[in-house]
Amino acid sequence: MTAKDSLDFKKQLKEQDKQFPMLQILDETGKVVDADGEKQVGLSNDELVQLFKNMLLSRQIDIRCTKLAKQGRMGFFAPTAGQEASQMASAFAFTEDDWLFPGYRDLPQIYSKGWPIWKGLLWSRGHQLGNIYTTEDDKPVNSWFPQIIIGAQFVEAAGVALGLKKRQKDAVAFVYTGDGGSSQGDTYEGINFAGAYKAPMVAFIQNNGFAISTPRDLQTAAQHLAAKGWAAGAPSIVVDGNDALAMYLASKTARAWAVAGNGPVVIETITNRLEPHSTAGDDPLRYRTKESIDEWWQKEPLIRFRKYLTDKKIWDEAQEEAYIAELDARIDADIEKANGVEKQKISSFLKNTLEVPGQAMSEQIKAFEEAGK
Ligand SMILES: Cc1ncc(C[n+]2csc(CCOP(=O)(O)OP(=O)(O)O)c2C)c(N)n1
Repeated sequence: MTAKDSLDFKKQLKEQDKQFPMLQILDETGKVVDADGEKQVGLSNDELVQLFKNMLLSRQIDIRCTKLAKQGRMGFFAPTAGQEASQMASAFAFTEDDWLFPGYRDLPQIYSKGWPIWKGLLWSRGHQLGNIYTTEDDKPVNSWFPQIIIGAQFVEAAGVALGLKKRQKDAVAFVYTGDGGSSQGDTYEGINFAGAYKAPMVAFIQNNGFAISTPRDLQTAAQHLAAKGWAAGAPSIVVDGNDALAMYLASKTARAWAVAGNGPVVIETITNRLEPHSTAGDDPLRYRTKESIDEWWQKEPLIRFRKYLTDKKIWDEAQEEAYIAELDARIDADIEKANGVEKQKISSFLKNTLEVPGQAMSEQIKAFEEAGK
């Protein structure tokens, strides 16, 4: 390489941009644009329908939790509408032995591993029982808690991935953050560590356009968030995060690569947050236009996947109506269950914090217990 080529910075930036074509199998209208990709997906009709049901579950929980929040009956809630393919179709590619590391917006992926909705409701209210990751019949759910500290879950995931490798488990750690999270040091440190130790980790950067009010373009000058994985030697790709088939195929392929001992993969998903950052009072119209929100609603993932399944004649309107009624009844029962759980005492919260409490905490526990709190 000559000095002329090496020092052509403009050319280098152009070349970088070309390295990350977006993987898409289903376009916005539900038309297959990559027939070979569709073949590689390899899901049976029943599995395709199950995946759509998982996406509907996520949407329905989102609708109900937003209502609960407006009634003051929810704790912290980060809406997920628009991200159903990015979240549920990726999670669909992992096994129950794989370890999930969610961010605060990624509760749907934990539900897809069998975590009951009522526990998620308690988590949102800060109740300690909402931090117990087991199924209704007490089987372990391999998930960490939804991380609030942005990026921290990447360091945890890298550590667990290394542990899985050392124990020769047929399992990976899969971890999620957002476009904002991709600027956090921990995110890169986790990917880099997994790369250096060839630890089986699949990292998702859900580029949903905004980090609260900070738009993607102000987040970083990097042309693609996936490029951050390259610095760690990880295969890194950009996927249409609103296309369930592309998300599933990319995740399945990344999992196979990681579990075979090749190290981590980074997947940037192009999606959009259609609702406020959280239900705590964020008003998106202060930092984005109504037109841009409307535009993304046209591209949301349920529309195109529904069309695909309907064209295949394996899903119809009546089935969807019945399934949503079923989901609503299930969510009603879970809301009842969460409401019926005994109010959290300060003493029980403290008792649950450390396995062996120190002197100061022991004194606090005693004092609160004596006060009946
Ligand atoms: C280390 C850290 N810094 C700042 C915050 C405050 N904070 C909460 S959410 C958020 C934006 C994150 O945006 P992004 O990663 O794009 O995820 P999204 O909310 O869009 O899913 C920030 C800055 C935090 N939780 N943790």
